[in-house]
Amino acid sequence: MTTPGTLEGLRHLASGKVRDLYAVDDRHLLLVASDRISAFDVVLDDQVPAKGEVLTGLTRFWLELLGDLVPNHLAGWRASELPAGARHLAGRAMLVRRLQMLPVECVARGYLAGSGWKDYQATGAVCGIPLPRGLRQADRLPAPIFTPATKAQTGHDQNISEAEMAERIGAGIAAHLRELTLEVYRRGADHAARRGILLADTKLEFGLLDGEVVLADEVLTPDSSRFWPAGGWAPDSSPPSFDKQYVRDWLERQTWDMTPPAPRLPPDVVAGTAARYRECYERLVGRPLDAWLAEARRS
Ligand code: Q0Z
Repeated sequence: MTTPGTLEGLRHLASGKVRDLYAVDDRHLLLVASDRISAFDVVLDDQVPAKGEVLTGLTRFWLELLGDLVPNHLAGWRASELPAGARHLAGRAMLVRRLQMLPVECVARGYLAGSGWKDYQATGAVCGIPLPRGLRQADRLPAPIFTPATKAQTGHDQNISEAEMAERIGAGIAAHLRELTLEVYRRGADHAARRGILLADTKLEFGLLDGEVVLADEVLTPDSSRFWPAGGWAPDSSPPSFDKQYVRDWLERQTWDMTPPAPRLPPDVVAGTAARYRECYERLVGRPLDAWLAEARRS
């Protein structure tokens, strides 16, 4: 159903671990979020039911909330707005305007996690941004920071300085992306906190359309961000991931060297993970996931 390369009348352009990209016409693409899940950088053989709908429904929610801040690439998501061969994917598919993508990953961090924590331990700074001494893993930062990276074809994104970012895309656009990214983070973190979820960090992508900066890709989803249940947070720890913790905990109890293929997940781990993705949508949006599915499929 969401296997890439099988959409009638649409040319498959690219696939990530989770999402697939198709050409629609000169000016539009179709972005499809599958139910695939990765853990420890490996795409698992098991799918998580309705995960793709959670990613797409959340992105559409945030893009609407952020519409007054920055224009975005979303051009349609209702069944009637999708290409004929993709209407069965309503709820997990977005018709998007084709942009000239800017070759930087725009990351905002409000907490010390992942590569930021590693960088801090080694250098006392994150991506060259000096931070106070004595911060612990998962600590909240004094203020959110902007830490751009370059898209690596294989492996992990490479952090770059703001000066390097400016060399790549120009100082004016770089400064604009920095301010937009921090404001998206502040708004997202504020909204999530009121619903019991901490937004540790998030990664955004932008493109240009007719010279204008446009927010692209998925936005403030569990796949592009670290979401922590507020009640599970403690400094000096690696807080549980809101969505993937069941999968990670179970995989860590198996004998597996973290190279593909991963062990097959038991049904209760799949079901528990699906429930967490659904809960993530419902807490953030304040509506049942099924209302999103019905709305997308209606027309
Ligand atoms: C996004 C990606 C993949 C999912 C290209 N609006 C746009 N205009 C032009 N290009 C893109 C977009 Cl979103 C674009 N990606 C990343 C790759 C699956 C997203 F294989 N690549």
